[in-house]
Amino acid sequence: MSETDTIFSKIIRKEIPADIIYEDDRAIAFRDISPQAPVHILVIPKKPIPRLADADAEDAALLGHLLMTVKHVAEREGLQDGYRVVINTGADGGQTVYHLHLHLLGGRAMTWPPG
Ligand code: DGP
Repeated sequence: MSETDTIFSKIIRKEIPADIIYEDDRAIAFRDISPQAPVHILVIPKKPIPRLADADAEDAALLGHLLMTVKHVAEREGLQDGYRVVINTGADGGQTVYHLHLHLLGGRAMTWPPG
């Protein structure tokens, strides 16, 4: 297993099961194993970028694609009343899996500030 090979790499390669709800050539979306809201989906790039802080200028289009994927998935999940998108980055950000991922949280009203 390389440094960038995480549990999410195994989900991308279909080596471990996940409730995958969207996939294209650059991104994949699946339900979080520990949901914090009625809808809790992770949108990740297939490219193993460990943290947002590791993204390069050449990743700009991919990052935009991930946000558009969140929008697409949110529409499909019927989140017309809104939702929250979260990227935990690094230790202080609360990141636990070092493969960039966008949390899509919805189905209830969110509070602010986050913990
Ligand atoms: P973060 O703390 O931002 O790094 O979020 C990692 C998320 O990944 C966390 O909400 C739980 C989720 N997660 C961890 N392992 C698995 C897994 O094997 N399958 C799925 N579906 N989600 C996982």
